[in-house]
Amino acid sequence: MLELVSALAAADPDIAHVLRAEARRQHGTLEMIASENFVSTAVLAAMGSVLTNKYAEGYPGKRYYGGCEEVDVAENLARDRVKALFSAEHANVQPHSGSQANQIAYFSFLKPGDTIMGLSLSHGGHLTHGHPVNFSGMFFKVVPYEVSRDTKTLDYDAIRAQALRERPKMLVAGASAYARTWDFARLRAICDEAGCLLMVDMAHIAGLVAAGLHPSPVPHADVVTSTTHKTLRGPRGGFVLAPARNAEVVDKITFPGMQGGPFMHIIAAKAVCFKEAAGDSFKAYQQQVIANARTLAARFIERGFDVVSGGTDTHLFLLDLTTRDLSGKKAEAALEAAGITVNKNTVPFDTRSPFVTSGIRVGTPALTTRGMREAEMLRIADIMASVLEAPADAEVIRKARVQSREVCDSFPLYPELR
Ligand code: DSN
Repeated sequence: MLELVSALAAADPDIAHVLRAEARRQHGTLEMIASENFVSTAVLAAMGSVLTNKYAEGYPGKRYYGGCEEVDVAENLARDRVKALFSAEHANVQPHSGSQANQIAYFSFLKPGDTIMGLSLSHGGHLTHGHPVNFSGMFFKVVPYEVSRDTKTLDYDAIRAQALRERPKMLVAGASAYARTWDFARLRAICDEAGCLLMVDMAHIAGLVAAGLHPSPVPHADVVTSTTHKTLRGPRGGFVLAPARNAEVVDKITFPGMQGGPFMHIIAAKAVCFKEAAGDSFKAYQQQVIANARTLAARFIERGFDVVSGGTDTHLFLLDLTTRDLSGKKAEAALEAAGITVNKNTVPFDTRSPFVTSGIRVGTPALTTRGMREAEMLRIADIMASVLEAPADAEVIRKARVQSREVCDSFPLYPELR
């Protein structure tokens, strides 16, 4: 891999500089964006490989191009491994992203104008779960559900009542900013009563599900979508799982329905990721991800901050800054100046716009990959709290930057590539 980097430096110093600068940035900052992670060098190697050169429209054994015998091996490995990892009857590993996986799930079962019921974006849902500015909101009639005003958690009785009233064709479960455990069995029962399909987008929690630390949607859903790059710690990409009865439609809608040539280098890297996720150390990693998130959230609560729903069962939580008169936008900028990367995020019932927001989303997958544990979480929570308590104080920010850099330097990123 180092030879490849040297070749790049010789051919294109400008882009080589971007790669080096980004590697330095990743090493030197505390990455707490809940959807980001650091892949293994094995995943990096598969992604930066000659497999990118290959066109392979179709599926293993049934391609529209010659010369696919080697990439067929990679795709079969990826499919078999992800099926085993999640005990799924069928898998399609070709979706280029989570958004495309969701397109595939919708168009496998729905016609434009059909009704979907997904968690509102401002309550933790995702753009592709029915937001008006997204294809999902343009093609389908959307009746969003929300979390409870009291607990800021899903209210399954309210979801049931809404589903029975609205009779959607599909109920969409999954979120990008929801910290609590999903009850997929309950949602299945609701869907059966309301006569609708259940789709689960497990992108955020896929690593926890693979490790057996969050209930699996696979036995309950008509279709499950995911990305590979969040808690699952693989390359940037997506996949779809389905019961055998839905295998044919999912494959047909993926190709030729939605996508052209699959990214074989990424599919090979997905296969590596699925092998890693089935390995012995992956469960311990995910346990630590959750323990770290709980430790951080508890420290914020001790320091007087408002953690949405009072804690977390997963890899992330939301800090609600409403009572501090601090927007998520300003908090994100102050933390970034202190060497800590998070994203501004709406909180349930937010009165600010998605560009400003009243909260930040905090996640632990990436820091945990670097080897950080509870002791570091306590220190990081204190650094963050000092910044959020005085976001305009340059001296506080400077001190926090020094402290966050010390933590980073104790946990080198990709030391083998230095
Ligand atoms: N952008 C991802 C996230 O940050 O959660 C979801 O697509």
